[in-house]
Amino acid sequence: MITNTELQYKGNLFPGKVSAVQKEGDTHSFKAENGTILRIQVVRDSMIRFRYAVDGNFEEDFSYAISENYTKGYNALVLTEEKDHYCLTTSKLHVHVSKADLRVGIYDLDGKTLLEDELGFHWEENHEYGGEYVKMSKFSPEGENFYGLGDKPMHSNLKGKRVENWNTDEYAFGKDRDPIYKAVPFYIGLQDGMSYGVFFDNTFKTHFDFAAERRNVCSFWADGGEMNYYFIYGPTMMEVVETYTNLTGVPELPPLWALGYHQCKWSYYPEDKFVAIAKKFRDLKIPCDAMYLDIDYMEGFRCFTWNETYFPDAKRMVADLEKDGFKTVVIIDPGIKIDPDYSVYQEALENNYFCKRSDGPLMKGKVWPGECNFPDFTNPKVRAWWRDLYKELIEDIGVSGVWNDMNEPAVMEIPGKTFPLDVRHKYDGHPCSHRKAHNVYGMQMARASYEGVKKYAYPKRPFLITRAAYSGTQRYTSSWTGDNVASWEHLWLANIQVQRLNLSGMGFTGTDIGGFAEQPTGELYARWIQLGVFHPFCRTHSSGHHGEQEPWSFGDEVLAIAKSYIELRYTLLPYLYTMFWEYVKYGKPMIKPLYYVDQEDAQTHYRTDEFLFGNDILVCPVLEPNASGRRMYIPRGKWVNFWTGEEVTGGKELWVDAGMDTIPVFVRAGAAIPRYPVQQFVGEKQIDELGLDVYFTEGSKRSRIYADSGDGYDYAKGRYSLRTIQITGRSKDLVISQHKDGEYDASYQSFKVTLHNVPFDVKSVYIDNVRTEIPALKKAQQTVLFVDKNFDEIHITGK
Ligand code: MIG
Repeated sequence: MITNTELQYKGNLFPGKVSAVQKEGDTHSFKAENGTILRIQVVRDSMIRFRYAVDGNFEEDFSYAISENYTKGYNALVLTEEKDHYCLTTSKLHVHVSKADLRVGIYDLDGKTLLEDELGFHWEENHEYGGEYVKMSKFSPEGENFYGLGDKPMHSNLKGKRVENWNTDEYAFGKDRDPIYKAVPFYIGLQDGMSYGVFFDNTFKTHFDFAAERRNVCSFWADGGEMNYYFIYGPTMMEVVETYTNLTGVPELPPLWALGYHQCKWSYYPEDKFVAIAKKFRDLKIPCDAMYLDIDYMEGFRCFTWNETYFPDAKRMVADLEKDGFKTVVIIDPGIKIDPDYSVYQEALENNYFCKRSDGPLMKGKVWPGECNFPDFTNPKVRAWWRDLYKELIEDIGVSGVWNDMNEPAVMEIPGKTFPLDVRHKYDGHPCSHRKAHNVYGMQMARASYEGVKKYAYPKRPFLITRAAYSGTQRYTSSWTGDNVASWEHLWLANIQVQRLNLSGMGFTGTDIGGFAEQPTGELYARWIQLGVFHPFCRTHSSGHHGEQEPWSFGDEVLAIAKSYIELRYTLLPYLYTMFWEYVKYGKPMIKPLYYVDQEDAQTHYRTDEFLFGNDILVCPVLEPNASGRRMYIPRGKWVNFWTGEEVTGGKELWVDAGMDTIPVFVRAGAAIPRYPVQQFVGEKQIDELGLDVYFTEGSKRSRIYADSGDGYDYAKGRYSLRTIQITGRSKDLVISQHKDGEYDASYQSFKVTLHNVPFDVKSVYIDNVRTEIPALKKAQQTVLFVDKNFDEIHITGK
C-alpha cells in the first residue's frame, strides 16, 4: 500500500467533478463524473457523517460500534449552491463540497475553518484482496494538537505520531509500542481553543498520521472497507467526548461492589491459597470486594470447567467467600480445546460455531489449552450459545463476574500472533475475512459474555472485564490495559492510558496495579496504588512467577499506605458512583485530563500527569522514586489541598509536598463531596449517616449526589435519589441548598456536613430557617454539622 499520501500520482485515485446532487431525508449524495459518490448525513446539527463509495455502490449500512440509542435530529438543514461549491448548513455548521473535486471543508457559522480536506478522499485498489485502501487527508494548521485513540501507550498529545489500530496481545509492551490491545479509531483535534472529533468507523486495520509525515497534514486510512467517518463539532472537548460517547454508547450502572477494590494474581490456586488471600484482607482490615481466578481454576484450561483437584466444591467456596463479602470473578478465554470428550468443543463442532479458514478447515491455533478452535462471535447464533454457557458458572455456582482475556484474538506460534487474514467470519450477516472482523472479535466475545452474565445474574447487575476492544465495547464491559510492567515508566503510561480511554468513551478502566510483568519495589507499588484508587476500575494483578503482589507483600510501611488509600477509595464510593452515573447519563468521562478541563489554557495541551477524578478532585501521581513531592500544574480556579487544607489559585505550576505516603490531591473550591465510612466491602455496614465535605467558595457552584440500592434494577423504576447541592459563598455567609429528585430512600437519615476553608468565624447557623446551636466555631477549623438528609437550606453567617 502507498501510505505516503504525498505520492498522489503513484497509484492513488481521486474522485472527479461533481455531476449530480440528490437529497434523501437527512442525507445528501454528491455524485462525481467518475462514479464516486459522497453521502453526507446530518446526524445532528453538530455531527456529520461522511461515506464514500468509489464505484457508487455502498455497502449495507452496518456497524458494531454505533449504539442503538444514540441521539439523532437537527434543527436546520439547507443546501445552497455557490459558484465553485455546494454548501450544507445546519444550526451549527457549514459543510462545503467542492464542485471540481468533491473536497470537503467544514466551518462554523462565523466562517471559521474547522477542518478542511487536503487531498481529501482518495484510494488505491487492493489487487490482493479486492476493494480499496481508503484514504483521507486533512489540513492541520500550525499549533493543532491531537488526543484520543483508546489505549495508545504514548504521550497524551499525539501530534507528530503515526499509529494504527489492530488488536494485539503485546506482553510487556513499552512506551510508544503500537498497536496494542484495543482499537478505538476516534481522535480529537484541538486548535485555537476549538475542539472537534473524528470517528473513523472502519474495523479493518486503520492508520492515523497526526502531522508526522507532513507538518501540516493529518491523515487517516484503512486497509479495506469504506471511508466512513463522523465529524463531531465541539467547540468544547466536553461536547465532542459526550457526543462520541452517546454515539457509541455507555454501559449500564455497575453493581456498587465493582467500584470497590479487586485483588487478582495469576497463581491463586488451589482453593486454600485463594481463600487464605481473601481471609488475609479481612484479618488486616484492608477493604476488598472481589477476588479473581485466573486460567488455572479450569480443567486443563477448558472454558466452563473446574479443576476439581484444586477446587473440589466451587459452589461452596464461592458461597463462603460471598458470606465474607467477596465476589468471585473468573477468567474465560476464546480458545476452545480440541478435545472430542469436552462438551463445549463437541457442541461448537456439531453446530458449526467455529471459525474456518477460507478453504474450509477449522481455524486452529495454540493457546493455553494446547491446540484450539475458536468460536465465531460475529455469528449471532454463536453469541446466543456462548451466553447460555454461563448458566452454570453464574446461576448455579454463584460467580459474580467474568474476565475475558486473549480476545484480540491472541494465538501462540502463528506469525502475527493472531488469526491468519483469510479466516472467515459471519459478521452478523455480512460475511468477511479476518481483515475486517479482527478488531471486533474481542468485542463480540465480550458482548456474548455480557449477555450471559446479565441473563443468569438477574436481577443482580452483571460485571465484566475485557482486554481487547473496539469502539462501543464500553456498552458491555469494563476493561484493563493488559500486560504492563512494574516500572516507573509504566506508572506514567498507566495514568495516560486511563485518561485516554476515558476520552475514548471507555471510562470503566484501570491498570494492573503494581505492574503485571516483573516485580515492583514497595515504593513503586505504593505510588501505583495511590494512583489506582483514583481510577474507575481498581485492581491489583500480576503474573504468577514474579513474586507476591498483595498490599501486604512489601513490608509494613507500604501496607499502611496501601490500606489507607484503599480506605480512601471506599470513603469516596458515593462520589465515584455519582461520576459513574454522570458517565452513563450524559457520556461524561469520569477521568478528565487537564486539556479537557481547560482547553483554552494552552498550558494544559502537553500536560500528561494531572487529571480530575470526577468533577472536583484534582489528582497528580508521583512518578519517580525517592520523591518528597513534585511540581504539578493547577488548572485555573481555586483549589484546596486535600491533605493540608491550604488554598491555591490555579493557572500555574507549583511544587507540592508528597512524601511516600502522599499523592497530591486538591479539591475544587465550592465542591460538596459525599463520603461513606470505611467498609471492608460494599454493604458491610448499614450507612447511618452520609458525610458531606463542603469546600467554601466565593460565588456559587453545584454538585450532584446520585444514589440507589447499588445493585439490581429498581433504579429504572424511579428508585434512585438525585441530590443537587448548591454552595453559595460570600464574604460573611454561606448557603448550602439542596434539591431532591427520585424515590429512593437511602438508609441514612442525616448528613454529617464538614465545612472546609470557611473564611469567617461562624456567628449563626440556620437549618431550614431554624436557628441551630453549634459549639464555638472558629475560622480555619473544620466545622461539623449534623443535618437531616432532607434539608432544603443551611444558612451560615459570619461575625
Ligand atoms: O498469555 O491468563 O493479560 O492478565 O493473567 C497470558 C493469564 C494470558 C494475559 C492477561 C493476564 C492473565 C494471563 N493472560
